[in-house]
Amino acid sequence: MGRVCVILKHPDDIYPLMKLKIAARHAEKQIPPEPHWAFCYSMLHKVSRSFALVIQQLPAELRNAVCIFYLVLRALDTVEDDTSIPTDVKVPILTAFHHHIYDCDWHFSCGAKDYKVLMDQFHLVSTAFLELGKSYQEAIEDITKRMGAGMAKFICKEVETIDDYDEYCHYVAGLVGLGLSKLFHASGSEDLASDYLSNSMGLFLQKTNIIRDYLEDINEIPKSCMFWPREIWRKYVNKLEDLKYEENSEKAVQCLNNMVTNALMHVEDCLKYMAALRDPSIFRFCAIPQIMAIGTLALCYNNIEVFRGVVKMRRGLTAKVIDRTKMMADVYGAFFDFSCLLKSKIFWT
Ligand code: D61
Ligand code: MG
Repeated sequence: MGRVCVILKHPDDIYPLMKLKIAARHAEKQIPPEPHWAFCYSMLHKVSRSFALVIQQLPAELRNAVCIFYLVLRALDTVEDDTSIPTDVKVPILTAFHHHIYDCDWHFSCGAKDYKVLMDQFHLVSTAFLELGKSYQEAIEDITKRMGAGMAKFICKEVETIDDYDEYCHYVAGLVGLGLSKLFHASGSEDLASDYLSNSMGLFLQKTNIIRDYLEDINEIPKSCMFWPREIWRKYVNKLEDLKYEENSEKAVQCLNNMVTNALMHVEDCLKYMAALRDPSIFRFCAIPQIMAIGTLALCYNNIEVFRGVVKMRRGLTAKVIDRTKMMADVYGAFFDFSCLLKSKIFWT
């Protein structure tokens, strides 16, 4: 369906879409004057389609810390994801990355496109990192250390059990939740959230990505790691890639629904985490990605298109979520609406 057709079908998307366009343009113009900070913020806009906008509206000091936290972990993830780096080269880089952030001379060239620029100019991220307050630096260092060690552990390791799946998601996303909670606390705006609830915030987002990106990941050349746990898919097929073949459509959708149900188990924790937040901008920063995630899961549920192409929320719907998420009642409302949509897609037999 063409863009015009989509708009004609949803005319009330137009207003939030325009508002979002203006906000995005405004954010891109708000680049700080110092060259290293200018680099960090322009890089943030390039490498993170979804997070840049919500990071941008945080209060200045916290915004800088979260921006650097994002870029450091994105660089670490670029090393993890680059399949052309031999394991014996990759492992020491991952496990020592928390030292590299203090070294303005260090860099390691890898990745492609914008990610390559981030890696080549990493000294500018280090320079900005060294200007953050000590408590921000320590939180970022600690999470980088633990994530690097976790990524190294999972190189070439298959995600066999659901426990493996939760462990991998803890390293790459749950730890981001723990780190963000520390940064919020360090900024003086929030109580320190529990590690358990912080972890769930990350797991919910990461599992949604892993489910939605099935086809993209399985079709990647050279073959990349797959994160759907064997303990789940083995109930439906012999090999994970069998899910994409038309003759297995029924099994594929059953497996998908099992994966979505697994992700939904984190919803209660996420709601508890968000309900405890006080600062309105931190609240929006946390809530918008969570609403997008449950919206994506509702869209993916029982949907064979996950195995055929990209399943994504309508841009207009995204814009509406960004426009309308102000307080906890809005989050409960959105979670309720998307849960109803998901429920309507369950075939009762
Ligand atoms: C509140 C608000 C935002 C939150 C949160 C709580 C808790 C956790 C997260 C954000 C992290 C969620 C990650 C979900 C997306 N997954 C990825 O980007 C995968 O890479 C994981 C390793 C790098 C994580 C970098 C990151 C991401 C979001 C942040 C952040 C750092 C710092 C601050 C704010 C948000 C994924 O990337 C490739 C892809 O998705 O295309 C992968 O390689 O698996
Ligand atoms: Mg990765």
